[in-house]
Amino acid sequence: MSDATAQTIYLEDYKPFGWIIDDVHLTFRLHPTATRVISRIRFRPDYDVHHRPFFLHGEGLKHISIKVDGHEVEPTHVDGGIEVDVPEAPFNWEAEVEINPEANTALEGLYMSNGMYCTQCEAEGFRKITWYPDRPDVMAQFTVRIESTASHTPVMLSNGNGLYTSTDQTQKDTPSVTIYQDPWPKPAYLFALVAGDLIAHEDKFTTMSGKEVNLAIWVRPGDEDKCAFGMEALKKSMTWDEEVYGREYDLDEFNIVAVDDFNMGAMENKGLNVFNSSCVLASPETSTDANFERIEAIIAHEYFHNWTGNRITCRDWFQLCLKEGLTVYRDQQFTADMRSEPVARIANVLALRGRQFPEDQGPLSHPVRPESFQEINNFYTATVYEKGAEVIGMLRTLVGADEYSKALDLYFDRHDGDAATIEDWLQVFEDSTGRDLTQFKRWYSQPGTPRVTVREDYADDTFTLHLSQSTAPTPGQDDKAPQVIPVNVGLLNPNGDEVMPTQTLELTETEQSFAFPGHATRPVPSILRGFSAPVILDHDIDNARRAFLLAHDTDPFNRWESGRMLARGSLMNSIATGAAPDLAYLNGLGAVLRDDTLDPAYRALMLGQPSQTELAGLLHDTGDTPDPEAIHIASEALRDAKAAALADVLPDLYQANQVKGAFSPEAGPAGQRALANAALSLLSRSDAGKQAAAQYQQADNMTQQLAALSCLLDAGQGAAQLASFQVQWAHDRLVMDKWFSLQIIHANPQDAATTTARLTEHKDFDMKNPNRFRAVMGALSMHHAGFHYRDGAAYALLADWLIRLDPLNPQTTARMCSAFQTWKRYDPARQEKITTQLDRILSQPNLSRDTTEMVSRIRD
Ligand code: 0A1
Ligand code: ZN
Repeated sequence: MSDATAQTIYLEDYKPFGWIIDDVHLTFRLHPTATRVISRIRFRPDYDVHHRPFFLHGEGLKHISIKVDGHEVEPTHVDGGIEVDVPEAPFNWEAEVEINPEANTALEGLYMSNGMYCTQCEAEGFRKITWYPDRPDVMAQFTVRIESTASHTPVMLSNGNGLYTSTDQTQKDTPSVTIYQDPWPKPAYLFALVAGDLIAHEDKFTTMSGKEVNLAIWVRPGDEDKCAFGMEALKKSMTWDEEVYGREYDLDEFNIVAVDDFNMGAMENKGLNVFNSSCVLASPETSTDANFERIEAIIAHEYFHNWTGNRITCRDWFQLCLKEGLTVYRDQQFTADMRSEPVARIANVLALRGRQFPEDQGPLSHPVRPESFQEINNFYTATVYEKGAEVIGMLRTLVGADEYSKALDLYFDRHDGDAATIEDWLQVFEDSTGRDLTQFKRWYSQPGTPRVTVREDYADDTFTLHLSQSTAPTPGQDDKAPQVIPVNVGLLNPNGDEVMPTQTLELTETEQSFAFPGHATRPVPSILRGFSAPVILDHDIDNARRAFLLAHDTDPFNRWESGRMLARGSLMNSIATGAAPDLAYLNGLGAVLRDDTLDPAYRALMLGQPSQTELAGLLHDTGDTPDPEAIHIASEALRDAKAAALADVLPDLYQANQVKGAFSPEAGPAGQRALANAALSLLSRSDAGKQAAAQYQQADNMTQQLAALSCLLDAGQGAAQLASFQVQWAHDRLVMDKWFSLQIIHANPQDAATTTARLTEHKDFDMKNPNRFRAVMGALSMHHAGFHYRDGAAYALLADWLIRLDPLNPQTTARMCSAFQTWKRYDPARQEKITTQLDRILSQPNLSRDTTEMVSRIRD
């Protein structure tokens, strides 16, 4: 094992830097293999802070020169940077370094993607660009000068406002200079530079105070027809943030750049957002409805960071949820406003249960605000992001929407320009609402998914709910104190009428009872409405009750949840006993699907069922060992049973939800397509793919084309369509990612690993491109029955590729290791096969810090 000496950083060790920076001047002389970076920085001592040696971060920099107040000095190279003798007084720093963007396959710092220069500095990438205090609490104004030639990089961009450009596109080979200035002090992680042959899709936005902002989405030539949707999403986001949070944009320009090689989804650099091209480029022919929805949400997310992240940033990386939890919460609110609130809520809960719950219940469990790390890039997790957003949602439920808005106003007033902490955030809420949040703060420090158990009583016209809470031990934290859990509850009478609208119960004790007097007949409770807290609800009720709630609950989330619980019960029963699927579920589902007053998107979600991974987790929870093959068989059997039981409604659903006219990615038509395609997938189980083949043939958009192809592949057909799809889309990297994934997703369990291995031999499999790597290896790791197929071939294949990728791109490698995080759920034979692979990864010489940390935590 390598890097055994990797340092652990602790929240409790936080110390301020000790110097203040007023401004930073950077000059970049661009060259693919030898870019020169010259930094001129004015430092002054922070006299309130005890001084330590003057240390600047720096990694992989070729030192050319350093001058302090004009005098050349020699730095002392220490771990992760340099120490330099400097005066205890203000001084001028001037340093020159050389870096090699072309060799940068880690995609962190300054790198090249398809001939274009691009940066990624969050979390700690700026130290790969120049010597600097690369920490979020050091904020400064940046002026950036980029030197190149018009032929090499016709377009050059950085943060803030463009001050000057000498670029003359007719003088291709004469030196050209562009200067950007960002008036807003920012930490280095928000720095960005982009240069290359780019085309802009431009627009304008007038802010609420009447300021005009130039908007542009910059793409590679050929992609300019895929920007219109993103631009609309950006303008909607700008308007929404003004209307809902009172936040106005604060620069003369806002630029978005699409990049093909990117480790994550997108990055909120001040005034210059950089996007993975998969998260911004959209057209009906190449993007599915799900892609459109995700693009809209990510554009909003990055834009919202301008206030929650950039104007108010984080003091240190332990506070990551301060910007991420809040910004995810804001983008979720935005999506709910733009589309359907219940559908958006269900989608968020599915994602939370699919990604965050397994994390929180396994070896990678960590608090929403972690207290230690080795590599911060490993903490851009579902817990920090999605559970972080749930924590904000609970706070809003507890204080109420109006108080939440007032507290947010105070937060922006009080902390604009600050690098803040969770303590600051909670203090704002305490000051604004007068509420004591001491217990609430445990949501930030206690990992694990709380389990809320419900018992009911009814006597003397009083209905009583007895609630209790507990959280299982997590790595390093055995004892959990009770948390404040907002439990939204409504009551129905036996006719299905609501007799008590939603109330928020505050569960603060380990056990607590809530009485509801005045009910002459025993009411039926609907508990945890809207999924008001990220907990596991343990409520032992029978199928008749669930079917009643599926038919009558006035809370759309819980109505869906009742159907889900029925499906789950049916599946668990089939897995345990081989029993046929449950009729109460199939009948209830039929009634919901026939109800044309319900939104098609909502009905499409009703047709879904728990994933095989979720079922494996549930089995593990109840003390059983999941058998992936049995889970797969039961899941398929339930689909067959649905196809049979709904045979009379599916053709109507399919026909009635065909959308006529020009394609629109709006929620209405997208919901209809979702329902029609869910119906098609069941219909295809009995017609050998006939209707799917017809749809494939007629499809004029990617949603219809991909859904049809998926149905065909599921039905064991589709070889011809797969081949023609490849020919049709060979030129489009993003669509080809779908082509790669699709074949793995729809492979039989026993073939998933060989199909994957075959695709890695394909000439277009490029491990250096994270999207392509994820399209292939991510698809394998998400194919539950295929990944866990008993021969262990998929484990070995994934490990092979992680070992190969690690030296090139540690970040993406480390993230993909989480495929192994659930290994303790499985039988000894599978456990042994997985741990063999984990140990093999760990034994690689020079394994990155990222991957070492992830695999060690998973292995523990
Ligand atoms: N802050 C970005 C996500 C992001 C994080 C890390 C990155 O590189 C390690 C890149 C992007 C967001 O929340 O959108
Ligand atoms: Zn974010």
